[in-house]
Amino acid sequence: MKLVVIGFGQCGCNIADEFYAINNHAKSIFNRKIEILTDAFAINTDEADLGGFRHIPKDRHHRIVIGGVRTFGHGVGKMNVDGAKIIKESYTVITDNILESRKFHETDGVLAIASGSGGTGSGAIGWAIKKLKERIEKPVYAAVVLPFGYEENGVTSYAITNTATCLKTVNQYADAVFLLDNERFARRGYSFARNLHQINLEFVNNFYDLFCAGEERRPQYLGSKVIDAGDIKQTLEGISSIGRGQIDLATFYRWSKEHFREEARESSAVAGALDKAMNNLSVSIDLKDARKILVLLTAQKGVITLNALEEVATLLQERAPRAVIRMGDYPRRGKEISLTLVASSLAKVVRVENLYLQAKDLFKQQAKLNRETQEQIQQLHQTGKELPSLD
Ligand SMILES: Nc1nc2c(ncn2[C@@H]2O[C@H](COP(=O)(O)OP(=O)(O)OP(=O)(O)O)[C@@H](O)[C@H]2O)c(=O)[nH]1
Ligand SMILES: [Mg+2]
Repeated sequence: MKLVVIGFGQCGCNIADEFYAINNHAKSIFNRKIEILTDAFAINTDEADLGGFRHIPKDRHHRIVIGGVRTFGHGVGKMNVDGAKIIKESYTVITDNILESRKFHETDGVLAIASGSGGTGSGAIGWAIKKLKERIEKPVYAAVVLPFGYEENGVTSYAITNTATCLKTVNQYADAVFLLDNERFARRGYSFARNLHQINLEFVNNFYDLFCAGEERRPQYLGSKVIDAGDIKQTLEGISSIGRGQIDLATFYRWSKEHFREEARESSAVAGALDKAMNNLSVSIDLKDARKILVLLTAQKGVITLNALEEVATLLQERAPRAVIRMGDYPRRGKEISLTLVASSLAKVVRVENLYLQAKDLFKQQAKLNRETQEQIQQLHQTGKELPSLD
């Protein structure tokens, strides 16, 4: 599957840049020689932030400043309402650049990415998707990043209200919305920058085999059940979560399947990879709430037996009895088994439900706080009313 990736705001641009990097990796003649992106764009109100990543081309058609007249290139400072206003005035620059990009005709869809809790990306992504959907027939997917727990504290925190309003808007227009929960992957002992980089890297790597599998042309790397763009499009709908689990087959793994222990070892490696993939899902969910599931098993040719596939299928059917399950294999990679799991069309996501409830409460508390503040300011004016002023 080949996508156009668009990052909005700092977080969105960083993740889009990581997608650009894995595409370079996939394309390399020393690697798979497969393209999984047709182009990538970075959009921000903050001009300085557009210089902060490495891979997306530096020209003005790929790194686009919006709202320069309103913000003088300095961003909207967490006000996603302002981000939304700006995109309404400037979305044509984005849609035009995307539609005019050289390989747009080859793309299977668009992936728009932003954090929910910032200002620019959170405000811009929803409207941009709406406008893209009006111009193109291809699916438009979104990835929205949920905040770290510490960002959610306090009545005046924008993290919750911004994320909730962003999600509500994006969910109305996008064909599917991947959630990536920063809090779920936070590593307390790491620096903030390293946390972000690691989270971005792992999220993007989830898509690597999945997008490559359908673009593979060399017969030796074609699976017995290929997962292609059609399967992915059929699977993706509504709120979605993606995860990947990898088990390194021990170096002493014998490549002969004849010994009964090898069969058992491989089975438990596949089960282990599934377990890891479930634990690594980009947002925590209960699989029973998924209505669509896609699984891709990637390992060297001959490693994955029918038995192992059946075991994964049975386990998933037990865990997600109401889901349509699509499964495929991809004979790639070295001495490891990698399992990619997509849970889509989610009927319930506790994290989102909580964000919505907290946001409703916060809006009420913030309105009350504003009223009280206005009253206090009025009182102060009253107290100083009889003093002479110097103008
Ligand atoms: N996973 C991840 N999260 C990030 C990254 N950069 C920022 N965030 C998170 O995104 C939120 C802040 O959003 P930004 O993307 O910086 O905001 P913006 O869209 O640029 O909006 P403004 O700067 O307010 O105009 C916070 O919750 C951060 O924790 C990143 O590279 N990766
Ligand atoms: Mg910013």
